[in-house]
Amino acid sequence: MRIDILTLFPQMFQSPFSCGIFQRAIDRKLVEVNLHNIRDYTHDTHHTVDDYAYGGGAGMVLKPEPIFEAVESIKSDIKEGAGGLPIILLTPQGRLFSQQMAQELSRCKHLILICGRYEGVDERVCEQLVTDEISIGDYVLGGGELAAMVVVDAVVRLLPGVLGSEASPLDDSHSSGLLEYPQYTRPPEFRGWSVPEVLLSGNHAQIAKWRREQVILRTLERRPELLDKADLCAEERQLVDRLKNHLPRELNSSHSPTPG
Ligand code: 6GU
Repeated sequence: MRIDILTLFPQMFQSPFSCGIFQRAIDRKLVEVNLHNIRDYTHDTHHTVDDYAYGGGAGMVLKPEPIFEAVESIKSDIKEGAGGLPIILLTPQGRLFSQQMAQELSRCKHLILICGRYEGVDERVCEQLVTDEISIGDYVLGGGELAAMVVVDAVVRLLPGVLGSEASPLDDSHSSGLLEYPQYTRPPEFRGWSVPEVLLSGNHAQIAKWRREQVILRTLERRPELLDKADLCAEERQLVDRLKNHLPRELNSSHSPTPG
């Protein structure tokens, strides 16, 4: 996969892309990341990338010309046609990023990411150039750079060959639409806290059953809205209903204790 990132701060990307699985993916040529400084696509002596907003108001708006020119220069550099090349603007106005979107993007050969900055980006960029606008959550960051790193991380780890063979992205939290079961390693007892008995039993059927119950219980406690969309069998739906009916106080009190 090739990823081109347009930003005013390319140096922000240096350390995340030079560590761990990311560096390995780059070394193995599973992914190629090209950083482009939007300022390099200006033509005036001051290298102006932003300007005042028409209609007034505080804050500067990123100008359209350098962003269009940067994207057009990247496009002219590649063989494939315009179709199927996502051009993504990272902005709090975008669609909320999800594991499903990461999976979809991981199937693309090439991505272009544009990091918004300042108070916004000229709307003609959104309307005429970008194919998707993505936000990573309901909070405001100083710019799209950290959001682009989040998207790139989530996508790259899904590329074939990036993770070790034993770790499968299919086991991830959220790829099933549910949270993960709790994990333990040695020692079996630490400061008086024991690993659940069943995990030491060697009974694989019991372990699988316990883990599945933990997945459902944990999702019900922490992210109940995920269960509505999750892929559960009839028996598991019944378990959810039983837990909901029989443990409402415990479930509520574990995260929002009620006084008295
Ligand atoms: Cl993509 N950009 C900015 N500036 N803030 C955000 C965001 C993106 N996603 C959540 N907050």
